[in-house]
Amino acid sequence: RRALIVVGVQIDFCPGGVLGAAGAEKIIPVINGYIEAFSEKQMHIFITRDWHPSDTKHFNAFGGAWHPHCIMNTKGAQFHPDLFIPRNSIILSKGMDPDLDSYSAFNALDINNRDLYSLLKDYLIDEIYICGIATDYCVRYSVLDALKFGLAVKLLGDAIRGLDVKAGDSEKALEEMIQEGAEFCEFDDVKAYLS
Ligand code: VGL
Ligand code: ZN
Repeated sequence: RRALIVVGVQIDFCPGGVLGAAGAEKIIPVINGYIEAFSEKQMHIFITRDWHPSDTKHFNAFGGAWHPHCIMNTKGAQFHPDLFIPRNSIILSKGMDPDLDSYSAFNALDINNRDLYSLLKDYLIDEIYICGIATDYCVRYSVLDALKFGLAVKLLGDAIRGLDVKAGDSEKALEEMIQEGAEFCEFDDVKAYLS
């Protein structure tokens, strides 16, 4: 059983945002296509967001690596307005603990404080299709966690963008994820798998 996981499609991670991933606006229509395809087949869709308190150790003022971004209940933390969010998709938030970075979607909780892995288990999902931002952070950590949990992972290569704090980070992350067992695929492959 399959599910779609969409990570980090938020204003601060798109061009114009505090940590805008180059080209992120280009993947939003592709992500919407995946969302539509999964939605049509009544398959589960999980949408995660980075959701920080203003005083987290994740931010450079408190010893972390990042300029303040995706602060809960602020504009920058909102989903990009072009992202299509079906009514019955499940939204999960991560990064609320002021002591942790929480890059992985498997650290995210839904409104009932349930974590992604326990929801996937409940729905008997054993294969995830993952896309979003950032290739070199949330996507990477989430994929590596999923593989550790024994899930099959399809990495949606036409629907991810990275931050590339260091040039080449996203490319390296991509190679690592594939090396560890994620399968790279694109929209036409997924259309074929789902048909
Ligand atoms: C992320 C940078 C800062 C991510 C979160 O989840 O990809 N990246 N905070
Ligand atoms: Zn963050």
